[in-house]
Amino acid sequence: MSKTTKQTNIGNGGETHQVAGKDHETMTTQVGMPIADDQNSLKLAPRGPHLLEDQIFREKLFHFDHERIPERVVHARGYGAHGTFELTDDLSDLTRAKVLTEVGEKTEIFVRFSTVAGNKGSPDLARDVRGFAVKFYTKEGNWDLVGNNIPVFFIQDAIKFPDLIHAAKQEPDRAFPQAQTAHDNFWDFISLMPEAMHMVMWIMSDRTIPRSFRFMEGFGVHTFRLVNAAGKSSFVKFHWKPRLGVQSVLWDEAVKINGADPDFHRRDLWDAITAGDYPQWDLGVQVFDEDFAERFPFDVLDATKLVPEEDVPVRIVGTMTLDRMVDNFFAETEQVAFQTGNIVPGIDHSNDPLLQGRNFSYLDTQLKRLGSPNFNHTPINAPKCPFAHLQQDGHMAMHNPRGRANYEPNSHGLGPREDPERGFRSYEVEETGVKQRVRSETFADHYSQARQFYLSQTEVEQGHIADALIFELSKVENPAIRERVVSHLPNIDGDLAEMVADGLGLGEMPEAAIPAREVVETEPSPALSILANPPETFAGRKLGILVTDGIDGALFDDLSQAAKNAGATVEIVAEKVGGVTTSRGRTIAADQKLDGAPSVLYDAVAVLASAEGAAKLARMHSARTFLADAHAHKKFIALSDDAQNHFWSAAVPEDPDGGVHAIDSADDAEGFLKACKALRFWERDA
Ligand code: HDE
Repeated sequence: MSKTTKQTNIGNGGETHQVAGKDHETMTTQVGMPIADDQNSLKLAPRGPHLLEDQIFREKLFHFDHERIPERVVHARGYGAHGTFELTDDLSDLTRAKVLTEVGEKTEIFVRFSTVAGNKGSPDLARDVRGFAVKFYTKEGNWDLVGNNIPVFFIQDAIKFPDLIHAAKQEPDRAFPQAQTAHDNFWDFISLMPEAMHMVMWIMSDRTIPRSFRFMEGFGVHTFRLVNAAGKSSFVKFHWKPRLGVQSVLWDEAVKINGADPDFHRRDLWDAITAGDYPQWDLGVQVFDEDFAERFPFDVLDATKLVPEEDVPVRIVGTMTLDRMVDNFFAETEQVAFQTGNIVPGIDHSNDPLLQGRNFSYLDTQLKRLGSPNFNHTPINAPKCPFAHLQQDGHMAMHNPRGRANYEPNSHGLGPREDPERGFRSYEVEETGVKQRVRSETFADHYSQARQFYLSQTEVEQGHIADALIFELSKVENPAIRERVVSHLPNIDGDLAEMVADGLGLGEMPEAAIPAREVVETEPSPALSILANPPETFAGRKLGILVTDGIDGALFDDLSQAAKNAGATVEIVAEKVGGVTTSRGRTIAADQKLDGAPSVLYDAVAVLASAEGAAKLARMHSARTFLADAHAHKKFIALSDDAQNHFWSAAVPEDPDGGVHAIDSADDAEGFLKACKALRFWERDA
């Protein structure tokens, strides 16, 4: 430790900014040499040339020059957190995996949420699938459940993945657009891949503009196997259900949030966890056997299909709690290396051709990104259970095996040995057939589940799907591509096709694409809708309160208390971040300056204003859009009397409706927060 004292000779002779007298560790080079001056490089004279012998400067710049590693080809933008998984239901009838059989056991986990298409610096609210990757550090090795927030995928065979991603990401000549699929290449590819139509319905739905990570479902997507101690196998699909409910924002909000706070999702997770408001997800399994798989009208190995929850209910077996942010983003979130190949005894892969391809790709990509076959030596990737193997050497080896025997078998009596009892055994399946490049006939139905998804949505959600298609296709320059996309829609739903054709101004409806297999009519699955399954809680949400000088401090306190009682957080917005003074002279500090905090950052808003303050707000563009946007985005709004009388009509031309609450007392405030449980006042849509 060294005492920092006032330093001289800093920069141009200015004074040190360090706090005098505080204890700090002594700064050293990487090899531990104490550093006396980290402000100035070594020169021949104050105005002379640098000297080559300056090892401190050389080491610092050398390391800086090598700070970046290749970003992920897909899922480059992501955010992670630590937590635990606690099993509540013993699955030993289905699997011998300890993580799924030891009730009450807490397994450490690390989660990384991500977007797919954007590069590392892209905004959080791009319309995109979200990655939902969970690493379980189990007693029997790491199990990575590398899923998404959508239960199906675009393609059926991994050999098409590079094409899909090339088409989705920025176009190769112009390097834009970034983090969005609203361009020719994406829709060109999609229009030529009818197998993507089910996924298209999901990505055009509100699932791809989630309110935040905390309000997303997660899915393992593929059918996996569970294998019990007796060697019996069952098929399984994994689900994560957010305790706070599933929620999304509106497209207009997403666009504006990307400008107002491109880190909206990151900040949300950081704020929640650091405030002790730990998000939780229940792990669910859908288990079925070969018989069900045979009877099911679609192939359970086809990742463009899901198994409706109404056919096979989701059994909740445990809970994941995220309770710790990383200490260092790079070391943990950037270096974490998920692999679908990481499974544990009792869990096994199926023949899903997408999963088989992924098992190859993830290991390969980690070597490229992390640069050494020893990437599992990094703390975030290392197992937390004992491990022993004879793999050695390579770049950055941290723990080479000790002793003479680095091979097996050996007669020295040294080193680890296999354990046929505890060890991983692949489920034995008899496979016969002709070696060929082929797609199974059972994968040929491309529209039935797309139709089922669309018909399972509420009218509001169906409208959003149509709007999203119209928006994206309007950005496509080539009319032939627009028409080719629309030609698939009659196979999904006639009205949807009409709406989109009309929204694009197509003169006439293009001829419908000919399905490879006739569309099967299936029952709608209400579980697929977000709005049909409202969480009925405002917990975890954020109320933005816009305040002015001269307000009633008691009403402000009542509203803040009501929000707290509802489990929500409050952010105070004012013209100046210094805050406002109430009618009784109390200062209320603001969290945000009005210009920097549009209402899209909040789930519901309140305006508490004095008569004079309200008149002032009415003259401010940022205040008017704060209210007008909240109204247009169907949010619940609370207004003090003066806000209603002197501000409302300047911002919103319509009369206040059932979603707008006049508040004047603690009871009113409680009533408003109760109404907010519905999250949006969708009736305003009508
Ligand atoms: Fe991935 N995917 N993927 N993927 N994927 C990667 O691995 C790949 C697929 C998913 O937060 C890469 O570490 C292929 C489906 C997530 O670090 C890469 C195929 C699902 C993440 C890769 C798929 C996913 C990745 C790039 C077609 C949902 C981020 C960087 C068969 C079930 C994990 C990396 C994280 C990342 C390959 C399809 C989810 C290149 C070949 C389906 C959540 O290996």
